[in-house]
Amino acid sequence: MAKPLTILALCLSVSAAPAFAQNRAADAFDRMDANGDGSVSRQEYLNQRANQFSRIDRNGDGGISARELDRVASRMASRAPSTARDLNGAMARLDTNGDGFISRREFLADMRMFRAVDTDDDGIIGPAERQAAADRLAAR
Ligand SMILES: [Ca+2]
Ligand SMILES: [Ca+2]
Ligand SMILES: [Ca+2]
Repeated sequence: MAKPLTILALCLSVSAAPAFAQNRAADAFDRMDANGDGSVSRQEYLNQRANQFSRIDRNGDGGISARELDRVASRMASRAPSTARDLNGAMARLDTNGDGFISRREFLADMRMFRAVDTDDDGIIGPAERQAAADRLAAR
């Protein structure tokens, strides 16, 4: 992104934070919607989660340690405080066998966010559900 645009985005985020959050949510959905049909399937969501896992697992040992999680959370703190807060609770929530690491399997088992958005529970986040989620995000 060109610099003037970045600065503009920062200015806008101060005066129009909800709209900014809404755009970010829309971006996130666009990235997940790999085949571009306007909906996010369970599989597309899982693919996105798998990518996310690889990014967080910096040393590539197949597990997310508290330290790796902290690093991501502190990087997100200014940009996406709600995501950072979510990450802080992730170890307690996702490490289901309690070994101090979040394995890929444990990470992918977390469908909480998908279920929260897929309100009619058909396994697909359609355009209306996606809009509703963006609105909710903007309102909080
Ligand atoms: Ca690791
Ligand atoms: Ca574990
Ligand atoms: Ca749905």
